[in-house]
Amino acid sequence: MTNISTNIGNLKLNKCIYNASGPLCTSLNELIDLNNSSTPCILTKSCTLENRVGNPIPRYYDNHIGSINSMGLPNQGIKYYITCSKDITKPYIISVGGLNLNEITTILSNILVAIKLDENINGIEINLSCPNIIGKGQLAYDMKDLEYYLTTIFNILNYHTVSKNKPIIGIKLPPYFDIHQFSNVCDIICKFPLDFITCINSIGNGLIIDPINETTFIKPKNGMGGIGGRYIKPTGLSNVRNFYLELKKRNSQIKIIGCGGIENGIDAFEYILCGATAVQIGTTFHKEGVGCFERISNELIVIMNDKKYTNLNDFRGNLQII
Ligand code: RRO
Repeated sequence: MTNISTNIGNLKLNKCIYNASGPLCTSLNELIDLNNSSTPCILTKSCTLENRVGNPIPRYYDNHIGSINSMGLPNQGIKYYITCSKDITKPYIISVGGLNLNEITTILSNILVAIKLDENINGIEINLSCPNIIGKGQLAYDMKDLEYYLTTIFNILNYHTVSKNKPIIGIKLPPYFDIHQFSNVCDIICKFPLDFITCINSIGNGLIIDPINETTFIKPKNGMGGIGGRYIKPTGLSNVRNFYLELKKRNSQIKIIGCGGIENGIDAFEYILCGATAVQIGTTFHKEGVGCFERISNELIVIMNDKKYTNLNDFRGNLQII
């Protein structure tokens, strides 16, 4: 029997393909649709302390190659996502946005108190890479900020130590483009007990335009936004591969969750070959809906059967140089 189960820290998933934070995971109805689908776990939209309406519309556009968005972190606020956990039966991971460090730590405290009260929250993905907050940069591009944020975040997490139901903790990173950046980031993240990093967020501040009407497709930030979908798969693969090699060199246990342009089983296979422990689906999920998880999982299983691989460890990270 071909097995595509995986472990991220102490969290066991029966499949390795789940939703990215972003599309169709903002409202309770959307989270329930995910709960009824074949995703092995559920990741929420990145949340702030209070609810936010986000940027002006139109703010999302997709074509046959990929997507551009400048949503601006629209979400219902952390209390809502904690309450939603009552209706979720699968492993539930909350994505924490937050506009500054103080807000992030307050949100984390709320989550940790809820976990102590036995709410069904199994993981936290801290988003350090949103490209669409007007007037703010992508945090994880600044190495000093990254270290300072992680130091403060882990002080809060240690303060609230939860012994049972310990959530997995990870961060969502932006794409990096220069090779030395991977080692600089690893020098920092390896100082902290992170379970995972998610690579990559959308490629920030891209521009897709409409030549017929001679306009942008989205309104905020002069029409610029995060690019997702097929446009970004080569960058996503390279980020997963470079982090995999750097983390292996350091004997790190930090797992890599791949994200960026996964449309089918071959794409998922390629990410795992580069070293991903699991993969997330964003743009394709937005286009296709919850059916994409079963389809892509089945396609991955067909590829593994053809290659006589019975589980992900048979090929994870084994990319060869020609
Ligand atoms: O809401 C958004 O505009 C958004 C976020 Br928080 C993010 O992390 N990545 C993205 O492409 N859009």
